[in-house]
Amino acid sequence: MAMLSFERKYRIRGGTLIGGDLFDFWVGPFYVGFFGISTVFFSLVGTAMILWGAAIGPTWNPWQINIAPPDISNGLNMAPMMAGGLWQIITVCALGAFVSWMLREVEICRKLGMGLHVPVAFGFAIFAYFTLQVIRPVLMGSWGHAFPYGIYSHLDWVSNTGYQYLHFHYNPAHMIAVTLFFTTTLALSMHGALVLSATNPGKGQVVKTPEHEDTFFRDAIGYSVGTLGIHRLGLFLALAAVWFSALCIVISGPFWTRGWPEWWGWWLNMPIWGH
Ligand code: UQ2
Repeated sequence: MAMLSFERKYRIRGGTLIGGDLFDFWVGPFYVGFFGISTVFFSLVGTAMILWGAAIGPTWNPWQINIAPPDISNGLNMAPMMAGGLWQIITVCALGAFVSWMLREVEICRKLGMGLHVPVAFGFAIFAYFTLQVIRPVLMGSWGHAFPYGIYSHLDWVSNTGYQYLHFHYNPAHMIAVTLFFTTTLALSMHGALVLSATNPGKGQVVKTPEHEDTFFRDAIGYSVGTLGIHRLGLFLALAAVWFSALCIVISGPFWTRGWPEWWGWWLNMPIWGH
């Protein structure tokens, strides 16, 4: 079906989670909905707070702007506006915008009668942010443990937090997360290359079929995961990478306070070494 007639057929009312028909319309190509409105609201307020934070700060250099969370001594209290309060409002706005965007995706999926895989996948990304900025700081008793908003400042936070545990690459959950990230790029590069090779066979030749794709991998490694399977594998790898990333940071501090290399003592202390 041509795109324009498809859209005319499927751009109809219904599927909203809240507000009924009230916001059930499009602006140009964009679906609005209640959660389109709330996404725009939280984004504008959050951006205004970031600009305010930048304005009271020492620089407009985009690399150096920094809006820090409250001091660790502030605990889990609300902070004065210029001492972490802005950061707290920005965090609430960010979560409001992220969750609104996810629910807008849910409404679009419902309109189209599709599965909810896209909003569920996006939910994993929100969960990772929520783990860093809310779950771990709450478990450690202070908002000061969350990361600051700024390009270089958040990189410094990652570096400093890593060195607090001496060598973060010894964190077992971090090891699994990194492995999953690399495997994701392996799977996507295999998939992208395979599909393009089948659809670009060379001038004057016919486009090849999924059977060609299966046969390439059966010839090469004796196994093909299949055209649906590669997408299931890709989604699994990507979501598992995010899951273990959240896990590797949430256990650092709340459940393990020493250097990560020391965690491997359980292996060195096993009673099988004969000493
Ligand atoms: C495949 C298949 C695809 C693919 C790819 C494979 C026809 C178009 C890439 C091959 C993938 C395999 C064998 C799994 C590799 C496993 C890991 C963990 C990377 O068979 O079906 O569809 O794109």
